[in-house]
Amino acid sequence: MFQNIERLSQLIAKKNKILFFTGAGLSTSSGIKDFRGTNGIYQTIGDKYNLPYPESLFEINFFNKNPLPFYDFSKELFNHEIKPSFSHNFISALEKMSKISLIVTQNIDMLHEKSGSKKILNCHGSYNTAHCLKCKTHFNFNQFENNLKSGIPKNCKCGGIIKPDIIFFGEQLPEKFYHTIENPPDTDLLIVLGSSLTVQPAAMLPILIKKKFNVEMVIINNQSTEFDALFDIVIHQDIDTVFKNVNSILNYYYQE
Ligand code: CNA
Repeated sequence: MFQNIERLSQLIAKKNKILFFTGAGLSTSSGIKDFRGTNGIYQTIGDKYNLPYPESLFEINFFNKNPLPFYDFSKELFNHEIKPSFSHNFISALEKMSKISLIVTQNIDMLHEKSGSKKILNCHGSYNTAHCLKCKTHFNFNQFENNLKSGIPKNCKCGGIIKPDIIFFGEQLPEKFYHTIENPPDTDLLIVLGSSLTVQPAAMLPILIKKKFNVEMVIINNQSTEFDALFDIVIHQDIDTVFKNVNSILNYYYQE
């Protein structure tokens, strides 16, 4: 295992166009549960909200009928301060050193932004804005923040439900995602963090970039994924533990 961390450290030191593809496992150490990990939301959510099946919480048709479970779930993200993890901060430090081509995240927690990263593609959208499902009026975060904190769905003046602009199952990904698939930024190393790589079409992005640039591809995940065989380096460990080790080799980031 340590050999792999040494190899990863050498690659990070050598490369200046690193593309990170991040998933929910990057934020578990910040206190946000993932979907499919051992303590993931999918283990408990169905019973808590009496859902037909766990994914329905994030299905647009279900939300249209009953937005309460989604707002109640969002409350857990917004009613206390969530801080970026060591690894979010390490990635942000790499960006300040001009070593990042892009951070493609499936996460909706905005922790990359909070850690100071700028080159972010939120491929499942974010809570930054919202719109009314009926009249399409747009809302800024501060106009619905209190509803996210209280877990009470917000309605528009027209009576429609206001939905944060995160991508639900059954919705199209942002145009920027498809543009990136067609025109990926020049990349010399690909690192996938904390994703089961099961949610399509987002999960196809690392594989397409690997094909295009034939770069080394690394996955860090505490469980195996179906796609491990496609990776050059597979590290089955906690992400923060890995980057703390990488950082003690490279000394790029200082945490007080
Ligand atoms: P997922 O399917 O839940 O997979 C997460 C993976 O990370 C699992 O394989 C875990 O075993 C692994 N993992 C968990 N914690 C760690 C850790 N500390 N170190 C290493 N590995 C770990 O999540 P994906 O991101 O693949 O699925 C995409 C969905 C999840 C997107 O639509 C997201 O919007 C959605 N999601 C996002 C958040 C968030 O924004 N933080 C939280 C929960 C779900």
